[in-house]
Amino acid sequence: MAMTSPQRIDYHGMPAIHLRSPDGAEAIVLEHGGHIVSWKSVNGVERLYMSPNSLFTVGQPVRGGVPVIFPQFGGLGKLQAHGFARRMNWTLVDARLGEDYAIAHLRLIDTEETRAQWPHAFALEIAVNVTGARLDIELEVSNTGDEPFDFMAALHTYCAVREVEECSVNGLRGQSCLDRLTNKEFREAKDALTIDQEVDRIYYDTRKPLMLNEPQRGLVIQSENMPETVVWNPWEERCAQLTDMPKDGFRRMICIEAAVIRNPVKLQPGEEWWGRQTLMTLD
Ligand code: TA6
Repeated sequence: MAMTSPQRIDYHGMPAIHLRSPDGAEAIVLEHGGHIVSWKSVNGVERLYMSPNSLFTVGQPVRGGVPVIFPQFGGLGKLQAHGFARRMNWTLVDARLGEDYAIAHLRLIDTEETRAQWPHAFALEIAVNVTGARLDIELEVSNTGDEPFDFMAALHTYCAVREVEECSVNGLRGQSCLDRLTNKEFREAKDALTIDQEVDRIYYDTRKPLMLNEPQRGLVIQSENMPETVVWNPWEERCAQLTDMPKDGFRRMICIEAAVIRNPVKLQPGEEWWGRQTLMTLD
């Protein structure tokens, strides 16, 4: 296969970088939000859900792919839902090819606009690495100011599925979890979590790899340094309220998110933190 350097492309009117590893694995990352909008492993099949009705508008979140959530998860704070990182323009720092991988680094640093919402000096960097059957997403946060700060973060990954009712998520049994729909905590009793209604849960202390199983294919999902796993599917009614998703969009996706929510990370001046999510296809 010919070596193709990472290429700057236009994706729905937004500047993006197209990574293509020499082994054929591919990803597309927007400067807007440092947002991964496409990932295909070596077999060329798209594994991230992207809503065909998504907005690609400056200042607005994209629906699908991997939104970067920082410094607040959901409505758990005073900022707009899921914080500001997914709405901002990031800068491409570097993109290159190795023998069997392609990698891009994008950065977001504080600006007048971010400080007006969250008065801290920070640098956020995302590294997106594709190789073979695997996508690695690493998020790094640095405190570049003189005061400590706390933050939550998530890689809000929209996994593409052919039919959500035919898939299951394994590896969560025994984990304690907050059901955000009822606000009740419970321990997961199921080996295989299946989706046939709205699901919005935060599983705590998830350390084992998870498996997203579908007929004839599977995805292994692992995280490091991000102790929570969020599982979300809006199902029919809630999906119909999302103007940037088609009516049946909920059937084609399940969000399996690596997150740090319950105990926000505290960073002293000069300190850094990193977290990672890895997806690996099994087909
Ligand atoms: O991660 C799950 C969640 O927080 C849900 O509660 C749901 O609202 C979803 O994220 C999407 O949020 P958004 O702000 O992108 O519509």
